[in-house]
Amino acid sequence: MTDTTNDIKHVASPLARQTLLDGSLTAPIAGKRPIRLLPWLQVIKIGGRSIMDRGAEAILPIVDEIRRLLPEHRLLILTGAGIRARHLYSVGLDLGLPVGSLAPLAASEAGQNGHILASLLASEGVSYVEHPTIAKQLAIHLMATRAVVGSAFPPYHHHEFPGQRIPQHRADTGAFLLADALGAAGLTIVEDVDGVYSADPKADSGAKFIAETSAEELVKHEGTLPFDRALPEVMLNARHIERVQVINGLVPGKLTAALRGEHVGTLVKTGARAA
Ligand code: GWN
Ligand code: ATP
Repeated sequence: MTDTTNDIKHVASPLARQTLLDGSLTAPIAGKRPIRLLPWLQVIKIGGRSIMDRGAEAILPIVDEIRRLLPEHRLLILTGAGIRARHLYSVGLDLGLPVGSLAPLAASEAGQNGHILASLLASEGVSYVEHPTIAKQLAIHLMATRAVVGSAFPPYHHHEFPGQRIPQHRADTGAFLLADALGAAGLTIVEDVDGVYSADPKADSGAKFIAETSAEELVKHEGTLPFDRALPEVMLNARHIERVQVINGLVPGKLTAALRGEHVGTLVKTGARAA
């Protein structure tokens, strides 16, 4: 055996000889702030149930607004799953399907909504891009066009965490994970309510609008939220996205204002801090 072979075996790395399980040992290397991959990107999550399921009445004005936003921003538009996924959960749960089987089925409904939205924007050069394309070739696509559409649902599939029967990482969490991983300029969540309230405003007329809140507060919030419960949990460990705005997509002009940095919905502060 030659010395060269020996050298190759002994790869020099500060992490080579220690466990990855001890945070204090890995911190000097792993504690470094990740770079922003696409700092100019604006991510928009369009609600499946709240927007897409309403059909033309809700979708066409948003398509029109997005069309007018294209010269101003480069967009990753992600769609949620909506009513078809809810039907699927009820049938699947009745049959006893595990959460890891339900997750990809529900995810495919988010993808379908994305295909619909992309078709309506096709004449502007907007296409649906697949999950692997978002992971590997988003930059080249966004150099060729101003915006692309994708599925907001995270592709955890059979790796979805057990514990709950309905997948806990759904479209809102998926959109946030992507926006934060890409180091995007911002994430706007588009719903059919003005933002976060103290309770569901559709069920409780006394619900109070909350203009500004934080992931920390929302983790403790009892009762329902207008997004996945996992979202505030994930936000606590955010690396780049410092705040997310939840807006009402049924009101024309709110999306445009939100992307221009105006406060027109609920701002949710994450755990990320400016560098
Ligand atoms: O099918 O609409 O991507 O972008 O989570 O996986 O369940 O897949 O299992 O590239 O990989 O249905 O086929 O479907 O929505 O997710 O896609 O048209 O392997 O472009 O093939 O990570 O789109 O789809 O549903 O997003 O959210 O072929 Mo669909 Mo979704 Mo397409 Mo995608 Mo899943 Mo792929 Mo995937 Mo699967
Ligand atoms: P998906 O994209 O997963 O299909 P979505 O984001 O379009 O879903 P929902 O999951 O239905 O929509 O969430 C939005 C709804 O949440 C609102 O229409 C509102 O009625 C309800 N809601 C529940 N609790 C609250 C709350 N505390 N504040 C505001 N809205 C709430």
